Amino acid sequence: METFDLLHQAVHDGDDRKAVEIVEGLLKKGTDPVHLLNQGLIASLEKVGKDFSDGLLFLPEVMLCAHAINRGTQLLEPLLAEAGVQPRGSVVIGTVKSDQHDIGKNIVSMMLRGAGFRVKDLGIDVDPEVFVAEAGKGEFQVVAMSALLTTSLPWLEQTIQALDKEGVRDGVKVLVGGAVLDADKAQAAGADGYAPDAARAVDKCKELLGLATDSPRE
Ligand code: B1M
Repeated sequence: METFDLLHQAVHDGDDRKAVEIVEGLLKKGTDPVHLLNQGLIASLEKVGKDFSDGLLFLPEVMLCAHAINRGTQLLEPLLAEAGVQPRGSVVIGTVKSDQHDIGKNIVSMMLRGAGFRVKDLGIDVDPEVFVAEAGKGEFQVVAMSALLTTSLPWLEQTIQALDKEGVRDGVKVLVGGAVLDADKAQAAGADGYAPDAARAVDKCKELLGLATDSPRE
């Protein structure tokens, strides 16, 4: 097997120790960190994301895959910063006010990081004012929100309205997801994009920022 095949397999197996060992070994051998990020770690996300969407991988497995990608990416981060490589884009993410569910949001964050985005995670039960303040910093291209409860949906709508009202919507795209949403509800709430799962959240983020997406998922 080629070395990247071994790395792809380790990530797919959710074997973070093995993934770290392979990444460290490749760095020692002098592999270019940008090549390692793109062809090694990010490329491994394609099969994981596809298998998750196709129902071949399940949530606990994807969490392990995402963790393995994250650990590998963490090793590369300082080297990429030194090389002056810009992240694909910056995303601020949180679960909306009144909602304490964070497993899905954490997976979306990990997948985004694995795909080369810089992600600031605001946590759970995030006030609209906090989203507005973060969006107003001009650091982020995407404001991403997760909502799981019927009762937290109005907070998602209020947060988007607050972004509009406070004039910080220009220059940022709003991406939403979570079990209580679908594309129609997301559109009605005023979001720019909706994704039903973490793999498609990565695709949607790329689409919103005009970046090339890999293979589109149905
Ligand atoms: Co709660 N809960 N819960 N819960 N909980 C649900 C959501 C519920 C459907 C269960 C049910 O009744 N069948 C129900 C909501 C019903 C509704 O409102 N329509 C519910 C309820 C009612 C409640 C409480 C009110 C219960 C109570 O106290 N009476 C309470 C509310 C607390 C609060 O938030 N204020 C509550 C509490 C909890 C726990 C704390 C016990 C725990 C959360 C622990 C945690 O998150 N750290 C919990 C859990 C675990 C669940 C279930 C069982 C699982 C949720 C989950 O993590 N799913 C859930 C029932 C279920 O879904 N089977 C349920 C796995 C996760 C990966 O999926 O979050 O959908 P999900 O994320 C997906 C996609 O949605 C998408 O990608 C993810 C990965 O593919 N996605 C995005 C998510 N965010 C995205 C953002 C994006 C894009 C995609 O872009 C930004």
